[in-house]
Amino acid sequence: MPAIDSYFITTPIYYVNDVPHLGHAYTTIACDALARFMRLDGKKVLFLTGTDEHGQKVEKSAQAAGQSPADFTNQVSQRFRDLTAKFEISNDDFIRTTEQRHIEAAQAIWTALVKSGDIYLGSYSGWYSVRDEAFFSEVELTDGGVGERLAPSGAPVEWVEEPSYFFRLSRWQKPLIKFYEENANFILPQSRRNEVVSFVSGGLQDLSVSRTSFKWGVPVPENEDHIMYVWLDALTNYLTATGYPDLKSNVFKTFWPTALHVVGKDILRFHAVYWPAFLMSAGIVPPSRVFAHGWWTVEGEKMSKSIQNVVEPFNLVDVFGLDQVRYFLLREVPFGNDGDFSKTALIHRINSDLSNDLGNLVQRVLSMIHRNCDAEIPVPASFSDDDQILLSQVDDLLQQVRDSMKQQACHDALEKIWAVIRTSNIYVDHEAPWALKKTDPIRMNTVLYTLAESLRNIAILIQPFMPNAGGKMLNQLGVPAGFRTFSSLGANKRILAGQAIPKPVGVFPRFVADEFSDG
Ligand code: ME8
Repeated sequence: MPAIDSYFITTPIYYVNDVPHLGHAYTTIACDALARFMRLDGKKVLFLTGTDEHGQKVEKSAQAAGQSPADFTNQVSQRFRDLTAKFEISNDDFIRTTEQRHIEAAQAIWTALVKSGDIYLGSYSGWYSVRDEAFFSEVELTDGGVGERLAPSGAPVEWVEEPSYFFRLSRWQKPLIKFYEENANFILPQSRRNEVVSFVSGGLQDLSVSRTSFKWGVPVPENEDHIMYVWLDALTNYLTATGYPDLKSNVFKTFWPTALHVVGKDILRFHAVYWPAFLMSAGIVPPSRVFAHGWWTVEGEKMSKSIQNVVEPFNLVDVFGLDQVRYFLLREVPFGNDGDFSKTALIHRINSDLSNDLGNLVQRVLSMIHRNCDAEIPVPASFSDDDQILLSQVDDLLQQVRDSMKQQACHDALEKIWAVIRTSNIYVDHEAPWALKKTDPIRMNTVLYTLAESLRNIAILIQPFMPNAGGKMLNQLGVPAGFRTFSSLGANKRILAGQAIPKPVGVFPRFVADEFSDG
């Protein structure tokens, strides 16, 4: 049994047919915030991301680039690794499906499915979309004109006829429904769960799980003319990283089945239907949760190479700053909903939430302490009712944010932190510590101490979302490195009076919208 304090979180492994864009950065940032939060909360975390390198789509992209699939995948996979570095992602492992450890795991799960009697040889004839790497039935298709048939994603389909192994998915319909019933939060958000349950209730057809018409994949163990269907190969990555097929490995015992798979809504069916069916068939307990987030459009349009509106994440960080981009993506849209990206909205968030609400508060409080309290956190006298109201809101914050993060509600967690920031701003205006300097310096000390304590809590709690800003604020408050986790929060662990603080510097610069209005 995994320890209750272990937390395994995964991003999808991204196809290396193309370089990373904002959508990939989004999922990875959200997982990073969740992973960092859980680590600061004392959990043992395994955070996994990586690249999905096999299949027809990648093979075709390599051909188009005039490279061997191996050279091509090395190159593009590196771009995804670079993305994790650029966004300061704290992943513990980066998996590539072309690695030997993964090929062994994928073949082992195949063998387990064979043993359970769920694999049989037949022949597939039907529609296949290379872009989705998925099979479709006639009723799911629409007419794209000039004889072209389109999958629901808008991708063209081609007719495929070849020998194929099948997985008896039909046999798992009832066990899946039972599993969803017994695990009400296996699929979140709830609306997505309902979609999946109704899809499975409608009946499941056996799934073609091998291909013979190309070679770029994991060979089927007993018949090397076939390669494994790229989704069966890819989904297994989550097990590979735990040491599978070694069920006695420490990582497997610690982290399986605690896995939380965070995915975009486009690939929910693979994760919430096929994956638990494969696992149940292989005698492995399914993961604890699949969370499907929404889709980003850009200025109201689908992100697409053909209309050249793809948002390039590296450049975005160079122009606006890492913490700013991370904050915007996690705060702008409730996690699970669709969102629209625009530079105007990004600049608005930076200026209003970061520069005005938080940045000004930090700057005002720290400058007053630096100037009026000999650059030391002042010693408080007795706390007034107003002080205690703010402090009790501050003390409740960790539990509130924790409740949100348990539901993957990053936007909600940030909203709760910002409620304390807003209360602190109202408090500082109301108490006017600048005016107390002459009239009542003892009271001024208590007010500034109360504000410093509020800032300490805010800084510790924003670290998962904005690691740099959180760290900078804590440096400026003089909080030592060993006192920055959630175990340092609580009414009986206040900020240390007498602690020296450096000369404050601004944390969040403002942006002038006009300079960035060219899209
Ligand atoms: O599907 N908005 O890889 P992929 C939000 N290899 N998220 C987006 C997005 C957008 N516009 N565009 C992409 C695959 N994403 C498979 C996964 S897992 C075993 C195999 C994100 O490169 C979102 O997380 O097509 C989506 O699910 C994922 O990128 C798709 O990445």
